[in-house]
Amino acid sequence: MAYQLISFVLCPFVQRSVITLKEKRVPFEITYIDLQNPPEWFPAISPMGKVPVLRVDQDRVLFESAVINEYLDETNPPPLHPQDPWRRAHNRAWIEFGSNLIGRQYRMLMALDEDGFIQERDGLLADLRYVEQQLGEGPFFNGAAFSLTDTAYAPLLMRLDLIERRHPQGLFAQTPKVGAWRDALLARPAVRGSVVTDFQERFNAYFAEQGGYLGKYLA
Ligand SMILES: N[C@@H](CCC(=O)N[C@@H](CS)C(=O)NCC(=O)O)C(=O)O
Repeated sequence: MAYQLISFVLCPFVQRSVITLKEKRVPFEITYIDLQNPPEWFPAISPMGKVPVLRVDQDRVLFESAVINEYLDETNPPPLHPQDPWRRAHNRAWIEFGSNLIGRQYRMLMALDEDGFIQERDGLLADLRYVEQQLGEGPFFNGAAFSLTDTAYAPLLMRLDLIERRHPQGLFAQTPKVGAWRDALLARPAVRGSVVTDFQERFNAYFAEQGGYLGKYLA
């Protein structure tokens, strides 16, 4: 099968699928687009105007990162999703929670002033405390086995790590299991190789340009 991922270079949702493909050592092509000025073919394959989009053998198209990841997982064994139906459903619920956390992280990055930033940071911390309660001995979400839930949280934790370095808020000190999970994920070759080589510079520059409160720490 020929896979093509349509991406925006900083998108955490596309990064989930990149990690899945790399974990499975499945070759793929990645096409970066400018979401502010998308190519004329994009609306026809992305009904919600979002990335990721996965093209399979050119003419089959999927959108939504969780759906794309499950399809990739089912068609490229061995599976990363747990085999037990309860465990799998539980993982899906926490992947959805992780998507919500990515939204919170984005709002924190875009908050205009310190009050707005603190409000979003506190909401994010409250959500991280829920995640903390789900984690066991690690190193991954389900224990020893790396899963789709790990692919779903790695982009969030990679970005939080960058933010913490520039403007420390003690988020991982207050959620130590999440901190250890971040370390295990960031050490994983598929995670490290899931972004462009100058990702950190691009990430910092992009949010510095947005002019929000955090931007001045990222510049
Ligand atoms: N629920 C979607 C979210 C994807 C998403 O929000 N992608 C962003 C880029 S990171 C996007 O394409 N935004 C463009 C827009 O909302 O117009 C998924 O999991 O794939």
